[in-house]
Amino acid sequence: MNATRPAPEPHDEPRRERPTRTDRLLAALGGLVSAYVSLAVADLVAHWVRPEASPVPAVGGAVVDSTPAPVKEWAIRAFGENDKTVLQLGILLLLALLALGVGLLALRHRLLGAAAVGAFGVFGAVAAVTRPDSGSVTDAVPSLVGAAAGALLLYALIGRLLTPWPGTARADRRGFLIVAASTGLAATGAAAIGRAVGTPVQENAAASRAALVLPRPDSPAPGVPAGARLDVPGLGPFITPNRDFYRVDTALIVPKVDADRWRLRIHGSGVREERTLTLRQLMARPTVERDITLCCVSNEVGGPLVGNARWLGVPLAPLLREAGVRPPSEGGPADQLVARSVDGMTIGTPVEAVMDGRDALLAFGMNGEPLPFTHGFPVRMIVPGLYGYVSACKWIASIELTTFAAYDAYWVPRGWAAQAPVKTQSRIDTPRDGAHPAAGTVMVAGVAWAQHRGIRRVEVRVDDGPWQDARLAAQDGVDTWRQWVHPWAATPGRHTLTVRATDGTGTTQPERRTDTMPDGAQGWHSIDVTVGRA
Ligand SMILES: Nc1nc2c(c(=O)[nH]1)N[C@H]1C(S)=C(S)[C@@H](COP(=O)(O)O)O[C@H]1N2
Ligand SMILES: [Mo]
Repeated sequence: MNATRPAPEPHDEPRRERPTRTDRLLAALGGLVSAYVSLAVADLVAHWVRPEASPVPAVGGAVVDSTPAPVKEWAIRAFGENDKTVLQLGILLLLALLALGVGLLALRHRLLGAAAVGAFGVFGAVAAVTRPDSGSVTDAVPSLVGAAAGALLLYALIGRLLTPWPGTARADRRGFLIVAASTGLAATGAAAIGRAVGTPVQENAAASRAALVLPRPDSPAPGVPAGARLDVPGLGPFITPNRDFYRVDTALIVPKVDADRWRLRIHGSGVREERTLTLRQLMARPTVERDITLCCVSNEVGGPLVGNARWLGVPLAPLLREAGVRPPSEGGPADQLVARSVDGMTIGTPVEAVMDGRDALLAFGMNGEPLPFTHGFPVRMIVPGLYGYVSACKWIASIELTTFAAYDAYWVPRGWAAQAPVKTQSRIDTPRDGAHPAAGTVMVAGVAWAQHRGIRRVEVRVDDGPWQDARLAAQDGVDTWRQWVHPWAATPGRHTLTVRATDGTGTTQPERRTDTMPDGAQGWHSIDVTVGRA
């Protein structure tokens, strides 16, 4: 050691002291702040590029598409309609953990840390560009710009930690905190303003929906028979209000389509001449209004993923006929109709079912208003008797005539059946499972459905007793569910109530429960109640 060596200049000499615990803590925090600023900047940029190109929804969408079917089923069961929120929170949590690590890495190697942030940006960009609904490489821009901002910020923040506070060997923690807090706040403010303002695309879509005047139906739905609605407390309404209608789709960001720019393309095998229709052209055709019950193949026995609405639209079959399409039974070459949505979903429906005379619709109205954005605005398909994933394409953009042999729609390689007619189901809605009704007359009531076959009979069984006929509400049509009620003389103690339905063909629901996968759950619904003394 040379004692005469001059003291180092505080500014141009790197700090010698090993990073303290506090420095490491701050570095990890720096990673977190940089990740946050990255995402906020990316989200802001995505507002102008395309909301769906924001990194979290883009990566989330890729995760949804590559999640194995059993995991997805579990997620729908565990989180219901919150599954998408849970997924995105999960992604954010994982990112936060990784960001803490990247901050620590940057303290050891500043450039490598910043490069890691850049790598995440590239990952997000690739996810955004490879989404099926991504039409352009500009979808990479939000992730890349966000990552660039985050990388620069991390580099600068770690720089503060590596710079000694003048005259000391301690890091410039004050500078670090000032930079971190100000950029974090600025990014939050900018992102909030961006969200509040709304994107031009979304604004136009909202305006086009507000301006849409639904045509009067040329063929109105026959009035719901007075006896179709049972007035039993705990039993839902016969027509499900739009706000209560279940929602199932893969969209992390609800597509907002401008009705004025919407087009439907009809093409493929057997189509004499390809057609493209505007919404105005579609609505100028003869319109029909029908009550149709829609249900999801993922609905478990007793589950909530079913709803009944009054749809307004145009019949699909005549449109196809005009385009030259014939069903297979008339020698047409295509047996599968593949509907594609603006967000890249593909839904395969048998051409035969669409053209066999049932009310297969291109619907634009739902319970008297334009389709809500969440339910497919401006136009969706509705085909009575088929589960939603093989018939009810929301935000529809095109219809291609092809064959089942030639093409697998979205859910088919993921383990679901290519063809899936609705299975007969019945559900007890009141009393609730686990309820404690008082002894005396208890109204047991619910719904049963077997779309396009109708419900002929519903029976209720108490414990192991005999099956008793429930009173059926009047039938609105074979395409809607049917309410039922059974007054039960309840005696104190624990009881199991079971329901089963018989459809219009005379077939009774089988007892054995099956999985929802691959083509819909079967089996009797039963609940347990404990009856108290009156
Ligand atoms: N574009 C698109 N359409 C879709 C889906 C989807 O994920 N994307 N899900 C289908 C499924 S699985 C069902 S059950 C119905 C649900 O329609 P709803 O959300 O209006 O109830 O929409 C169908 N149409
Ligand atoms: Mo579904």
